[in-house]
Amino acid sequence: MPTIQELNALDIDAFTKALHGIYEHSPWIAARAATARPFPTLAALKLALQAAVDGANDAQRLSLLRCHPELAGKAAIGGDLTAESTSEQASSGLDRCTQEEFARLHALNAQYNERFGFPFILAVKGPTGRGLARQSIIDTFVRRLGNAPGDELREALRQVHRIAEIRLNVLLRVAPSVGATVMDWCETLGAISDSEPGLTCAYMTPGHQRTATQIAEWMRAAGMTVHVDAIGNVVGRYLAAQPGAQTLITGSHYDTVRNGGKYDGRLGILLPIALVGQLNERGERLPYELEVIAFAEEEGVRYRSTFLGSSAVAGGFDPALLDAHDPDGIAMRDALAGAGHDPAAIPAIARDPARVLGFVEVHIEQGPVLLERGLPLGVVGAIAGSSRYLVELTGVAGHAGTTPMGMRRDAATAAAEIVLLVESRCGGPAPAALVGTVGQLEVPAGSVNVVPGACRLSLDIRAADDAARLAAVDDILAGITRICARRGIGEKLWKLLEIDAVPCAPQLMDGLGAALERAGLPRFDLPSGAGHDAMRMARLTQVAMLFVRCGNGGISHNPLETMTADDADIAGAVLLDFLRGFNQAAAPAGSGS
Ligand code: HGY
Ligand code: MN
Ligand code: MN
Repeated sequence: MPTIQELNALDIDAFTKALHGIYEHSPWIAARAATARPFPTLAALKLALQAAVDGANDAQRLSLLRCHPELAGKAAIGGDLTAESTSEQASSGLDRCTQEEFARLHALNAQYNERFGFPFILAVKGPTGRGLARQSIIDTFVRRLGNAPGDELREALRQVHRIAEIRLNVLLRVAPSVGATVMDWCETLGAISDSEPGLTCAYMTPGHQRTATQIAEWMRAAGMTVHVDAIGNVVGRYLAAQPGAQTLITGSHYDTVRNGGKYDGRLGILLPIALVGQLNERGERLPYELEVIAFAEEEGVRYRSTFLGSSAVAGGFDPALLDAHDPDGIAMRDALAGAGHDPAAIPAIARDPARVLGFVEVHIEQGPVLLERGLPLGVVGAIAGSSRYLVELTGVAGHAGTTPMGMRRDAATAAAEIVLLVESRCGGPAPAALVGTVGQLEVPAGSVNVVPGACRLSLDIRAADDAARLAAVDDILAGITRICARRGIGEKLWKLLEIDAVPCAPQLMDGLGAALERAGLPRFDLPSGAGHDAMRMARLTQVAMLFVRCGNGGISHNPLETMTADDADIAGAVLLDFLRGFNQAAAPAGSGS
């Protein structure tokens, strides 16, 4: 079982031989990567192997893909798989397919080869390295069959590198234990949902409260003092060596969108809990108090308000929200009281800026940038600003058969024009990462044979640059007025959110960047198109974010959201290094924006 240091010391042939089988029938990759030695860490070795493939030509990459066996294919049947592929395919039970599964995979293999010209490649050991279920493999196979050829070739190469990563863990006898724990915890919380199918954890529902209880349990087991505050935040405190120390805060939100992903928010809560557990086991204290906050609400699903938890902590929670009603007519204050919380205690949650050193949030990227660059982690430079509205259109309901097209005041066709207006205004050359979304669109109490008299839709406009976002909002609102006037439609708007872009603190970014480099990774800064609790915490203190690679093309707010235990593990190593090296003396306490 070689170490990285031993691999560095080998001559090129011995190095290539030592990495035999890491890339299926393709020793040229290790031979090429050898010239980049010495590798400071395993992460650096993995990047060098990726770079060797990136530096090859298309024909070499295609031959690499074609060196891989089909899943449950001819080589498997003929017993011609490599030892690694044999063990991997067996770990998912691909050597024990039913007749139907076998026939399905055989047909899919043929279709896939026909469409892409190389075999379907999937790291069947999956995100935790323990093996995917056969049905999940078949579902992924079917889904990826629909990819565009260029996208699928890039995904196949990413799967090759993931297979190599898993094989390197076996060769070097390393296990991403912290990452695996966090992935398991995400699975546990992912099974606590308000509704089936998938994961929905809306503010103050029974599922939301059970989730909070589970998080509190893990915090206590990690050696933290824990309380749930009046807005529902679960707060774990890992005390400093000396009393009275100032506080560094980390954390993220535990609510989700409807049918959301398991890692959005939760990763940023569970990873620091796992790290505190490690510190506690060692009896290691930090020179400051570390607070891990599981914010109760960020997504705005139940009450359309967002950042409830972080607004309370940062100060500036709007008490008028307590009288907001959910779709079932339940006021927020009643939902809180029903969960045993006292809304009157919310203002006291606000932290004293002078006591807070900073806020650092770990979050899955929720986009494709790190995935496409082959990087596990990135440092967020700024978080895009966001404007959200609810629009209610009022026309005239009429008979679908007898109302002539020219005499209609159809609220849905007005909405359709508005949806296309948002797309065209925010589409095209998108300056400052301008994006616009109509995520909700409904004809309340509509009928097939009635011209829609009412239509409701949401607007979500974002940009890295506030002026670009606000100009787009102005244009879109003016466009809505023009469309409604022309169509004789009434319009009503409610502003749900207006939050400016938030720059991250350069010195916290530098701290994260330095920890990345010590881990053998390049510092890579990227913007966040998604909103995060860090935006609200920026009112209280300096903030920074560490992004973790998001698989499946970067998809999020979707059950397909995925990541790996290895990426969670190296995120933990980098965060722990950052926490240990955090120089509170340099932190301008109370430095919120
Ligand atoms: O919508 C957002 O950007 C965040 O995921 N709530
Ligand atoms: Mn989200
Ligand atoms: Mn989130």
